[in-house]
Amino acid sequence: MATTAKKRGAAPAQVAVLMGSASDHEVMRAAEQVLGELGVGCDVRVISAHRTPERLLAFLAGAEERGIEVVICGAGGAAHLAGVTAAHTLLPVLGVPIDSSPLQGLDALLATVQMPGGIPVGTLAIGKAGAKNAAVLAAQILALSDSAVGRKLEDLKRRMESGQKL
Ligand code: RP5
Repeated sequence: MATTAKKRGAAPAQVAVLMGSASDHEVMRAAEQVLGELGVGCDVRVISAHRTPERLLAFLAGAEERGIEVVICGAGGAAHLAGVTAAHTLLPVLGVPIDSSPLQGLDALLATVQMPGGIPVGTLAIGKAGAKNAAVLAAQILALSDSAVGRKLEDLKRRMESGQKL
């Protein structure tokens, strides 16, 4: 999976976009696209809480030092990626349930949203709307200390007022 931040001239990655399988990219590319529109660099990776758990821990161990401020996790089925990520970092974690299973994402929604008290995952809608909103919410978190991102968000609001859909 390409790492957007590594593309020449791209903004340094402030957001990590993780997904449990390459098959999730069809949905999660929406988060990547919205972050790009907002001028936010992202580091996009396929890392599974089930299939590559050690890779996940290694990624999270150095994430803050590499400048990551928010982690977005998309996963379907028995979706543990966001929860395991939240267990291993103090960075805010946003979860996107993917509709990749016979239960059409309801399983992933419940697995992602029903975290025990003290280990929060900010859970968005199932599918592409959730991926888009995770990107906007991540940008809103960054905008608390990054006025350039804030201006991009204001511009987005104005365009939506004029009828543009994200
Ligand atoms: C989950 O299982 C992934 O997040 C994906 O949504 C789903 C199916 O994965 P693949 O079998 O397509 O790799 O872990």
